[in-house]
Amino acid sequence: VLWGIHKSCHGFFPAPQHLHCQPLSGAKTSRWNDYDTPEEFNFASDVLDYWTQMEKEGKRGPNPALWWVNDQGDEVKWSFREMTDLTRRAANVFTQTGGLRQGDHLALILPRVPEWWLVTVGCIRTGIVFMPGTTLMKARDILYRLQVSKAKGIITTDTLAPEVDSVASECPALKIKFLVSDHSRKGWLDFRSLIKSASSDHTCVKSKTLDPMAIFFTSGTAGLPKMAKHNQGLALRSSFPSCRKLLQLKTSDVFWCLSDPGWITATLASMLEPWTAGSTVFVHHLPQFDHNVIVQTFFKYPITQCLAAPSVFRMILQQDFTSLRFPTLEHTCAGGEALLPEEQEQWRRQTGVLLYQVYGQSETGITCGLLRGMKIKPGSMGKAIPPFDIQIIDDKGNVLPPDTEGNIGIRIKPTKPIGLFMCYQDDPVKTADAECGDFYNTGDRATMDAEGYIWFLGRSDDVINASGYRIGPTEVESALAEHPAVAESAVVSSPDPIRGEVVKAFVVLTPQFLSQDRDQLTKELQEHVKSVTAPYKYPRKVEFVPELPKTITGKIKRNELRKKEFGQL
Ligand code: BCO
Repeated sequence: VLWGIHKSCHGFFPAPQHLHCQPLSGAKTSRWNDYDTPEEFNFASDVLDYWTQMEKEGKRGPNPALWWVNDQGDEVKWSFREMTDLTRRAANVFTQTGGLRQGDHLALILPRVPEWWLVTVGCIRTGIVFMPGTTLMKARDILYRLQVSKAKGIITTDTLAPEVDSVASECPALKIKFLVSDHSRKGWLDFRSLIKSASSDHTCVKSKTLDPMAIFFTSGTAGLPKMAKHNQGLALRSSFPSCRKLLQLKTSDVFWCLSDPGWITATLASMLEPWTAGSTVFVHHLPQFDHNVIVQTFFKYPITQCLAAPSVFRMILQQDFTSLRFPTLEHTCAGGEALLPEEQEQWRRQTGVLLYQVYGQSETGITCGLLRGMKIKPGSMGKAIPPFDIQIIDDKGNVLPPDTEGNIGIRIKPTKPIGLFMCYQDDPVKTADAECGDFYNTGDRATMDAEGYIWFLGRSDDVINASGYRIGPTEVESALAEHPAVAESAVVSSPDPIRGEVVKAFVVLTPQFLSQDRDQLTKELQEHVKSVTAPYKYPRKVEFVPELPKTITGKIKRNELRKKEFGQL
């Protein structure tokens, strides 16, 4: 049970020690303009502590900053004042007990537990670079991340601790392991006890806006996931007036983002966006997706706004609920994959609430969107949100005329906008490859009309977007290659009515497996992939073929297979 004996955790921690609030320099979270780059910025001191101060002065209502619930009736409600106190303790745990320093990398692999918010803000206070990852990862995924990032620390739960221990000896940079659990484990520091005993006297690092803040792993066509590194500007951008127009959050809003904490969407929409506005972040622990729990939660709690992947809305709409008229819900947003116009309309009909679309990537954060109240053009994901200047470009970086298909480009010259990733960590070649003339090339295809509305069309490469997950084909192919039945495979995207796209594997069998039952083999291969890598990547479709289409140089023509799946050949 989370928090062990602490059933209702509001105020369970010792009363906040003297807060030692740093001067807020007369701060108002809206003091920056869309194109400002202040020398220094830190989300913890400039935003979170600002709202703490507002609470102390009685200038913010009684809503908690964080409202966490689970299915067992446990509940955590922390005010901004408590968040300041607890995240200062977390900062001290990392630096004083853990020996971590500004610029060190910390792998953060936690489910939706309240500590996730303490860790992220604790890192921001110290300048430690946090690297979120989904708890669906297996040992090999974790090994890769720890090795490639040279992470000095990791924080996870007792479910994943054994997986970490099984690979830790191969990670020479890893010095410290924190466990979030009610039980102790040899070789791991107990984060929950440390937080309780730590001092809340901490001075936030004076971070530069361009100092690194977080790394998000993101899949590409070839090889293993890349590390998209973001600076404090990712958080600063949430304060820009144009970004505030997207959701128009108020301090009285209760905002629920359903994304797994491993993705950038959660950092943005379960932390930066709502807290910049002084709103309540609502979290349901939700260990596994369950549409019934989601619908019940909308009825039970005063949630006013919500952001989730289109698949979530689609899966709810496909059930036969007697009513979807949620009492407090005012505004909903979908992001992470394409949303169909008929889904937008169906959601509006059944809930009475409009469903807006946003678009972004791990490299970019939220890039464009339908701002709240803006005219909806069905199927469009809205307009560019300044300071991003989005254009549809060709492969040389030339801007294309309206209504012409091309790549979504974000202008980076002469000035790279605040909020765009810094680089792929330790990979100047891939970083340079993503540049195209004056633009960062997202690799996503779209059209833009004369009014600046953008329509998503798909990927320009082999990356698969299944229910909002970005999946690299080689990650699945290398998992399949480990099974003795697989001589070779090609993994591509395939259309699906619920998930938009799913992973499909074309498999050439080794001779000794040719006579085996194909249904049985399909299940075996699926279970195999689920067991060696994060299960969301497993091929939901498998087709056995005698050979794969190849170029004259022997390269597999994934493009051809994908086009066949989408009926384009
Ligand atoms: O289909 P199966 O049942 O055979 O297997 C599923 C799950 O059951 C299984 N699984 C999930 N959680 C597990 C687990 N197994 C063990 N332990 C767990 N804790 O894994 C298989 C794959 O799961 P899934 O997540 O694809 O499917 P599921 O559970 O039906 O969930 C549906 C969605 C819609 C909730 C899920 O696909 C989802 O969360 N999608 C959104 C992803 C997302 O947030 N993307 C945003 C990326 S960041 C971005 O786009 C930038 C935007 C600014």
